[in-house]
Amino acid sequence: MRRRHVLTLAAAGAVGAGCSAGDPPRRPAASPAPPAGLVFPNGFAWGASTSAYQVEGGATEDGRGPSVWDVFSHQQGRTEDGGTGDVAADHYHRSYEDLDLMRGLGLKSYRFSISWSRVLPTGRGTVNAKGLDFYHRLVDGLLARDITPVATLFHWDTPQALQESGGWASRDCAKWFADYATVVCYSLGDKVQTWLTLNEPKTVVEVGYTAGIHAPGVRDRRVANVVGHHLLLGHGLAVQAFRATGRKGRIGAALNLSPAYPADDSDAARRQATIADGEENRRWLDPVLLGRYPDDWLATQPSDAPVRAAIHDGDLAVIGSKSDLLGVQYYNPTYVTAKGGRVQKHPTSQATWQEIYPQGLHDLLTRIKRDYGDIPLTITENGMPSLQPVDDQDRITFLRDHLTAAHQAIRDGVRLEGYHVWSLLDNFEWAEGYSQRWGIIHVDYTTQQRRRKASADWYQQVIARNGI
Ligand code: IFM
Repeated sequence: MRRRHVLTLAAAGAVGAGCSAGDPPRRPAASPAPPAGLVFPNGFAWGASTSAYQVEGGATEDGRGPSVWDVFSHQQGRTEDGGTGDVAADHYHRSYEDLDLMRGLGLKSYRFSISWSRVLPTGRGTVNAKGLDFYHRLVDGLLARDITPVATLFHWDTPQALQESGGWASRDCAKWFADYATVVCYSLGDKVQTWLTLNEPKTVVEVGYTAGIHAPGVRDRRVANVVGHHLLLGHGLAVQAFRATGRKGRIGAALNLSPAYPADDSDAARRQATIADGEENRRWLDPVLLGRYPDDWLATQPSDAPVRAAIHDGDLAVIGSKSDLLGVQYYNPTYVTAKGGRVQKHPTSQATWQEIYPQGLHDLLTRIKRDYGDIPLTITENGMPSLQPVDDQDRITFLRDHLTAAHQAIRDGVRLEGYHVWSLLDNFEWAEGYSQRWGIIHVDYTTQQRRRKASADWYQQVIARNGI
């Protein structure tokens, strides 16, 4: 039985408690008790997320330069259905309609990303004013609707020109990223108060540079780990660049994390789970929040691994520059066998890498507090693809169960400030093209018509009640 059912039954029992013959007469029945539910803290930031390449389209418009994803998605066989982000959800042209949809939902917060090559078409140098203006209009539209903008600086779309100069495999990329952060944070910083540096560096390392099924399609674990270090360095330099602009606000990273559990009771499985935890979580959390790599993770790197040479004196101090908040993205737990293999123990979704285990979100949030202190947390992504185009009851169950787990974490003392469902709109799902629909708003890719799904109606009520 799930926790929320227990709570509901307990509440029903209390209301129905009887009294004995000797009790004083009852007062007339009061109005019915409100339904049992979970109320979130005042000011909880109910939000939704998107990213630039996945929704904007307008790929060559108003001076935007290509990113690695423009190049990659146009190569034969890179995406499931040949899809590209050329048009995506056409948000570049429909942002006002989308802003009104957000207001209709009652969103308090909207997390979007900025396309680096829309602002700096070749990644550095001359600013493309028209590109920057798009984000000014978007942010103005959010503020006019009382929706807090949460801007991510990098959601995987490295400018192609920089890729041709080495991309994240080059240490220079961290510096280029910080220069871009200066431009954007200064320009938008009088309106945007919450910034996220990197989105899911782990995915870039694992999927873009190890498996090679995301841009830029590299399959080299040794290079991948160098890229991981340079991404982290970029994060630290961007935090410093933001502070140097003098703009007010908060900044941190958005990390996809996965609680690691032994698949059985053996000591060997427990040891393997600790190793997996190093790879999945501590390798990212420790540098960003503690300014060091975990010893056991470093020990997994051979003595001639290029990542060892890539870590220069002083880098960890930069990477550990004080973060004001942490974005947490949760999609699945990790179960590890005694031999170090990965197994799934819970149902998956259409995204077969996903494993649906809401309790994992509670475990993850409470663990971050336990091991890294009281840093403010916001869930920057959580969601699932549904095969039910509009009546997506499975997504409602998913969201309700994860919000229940998040609520329990808050009751356990976690400083969780907000929740952003992934995603606001159906969109370009990277290598899966348009074959998976993650939005709470349906997009007809032929007409670009938007239609609220059942989950959007449900989420609107959650926001209105500030609870489930
Ligand atoms: O669509 C992605 C997003 O870009 C990053 N996090 C996971 C989502 C679902 O795969």
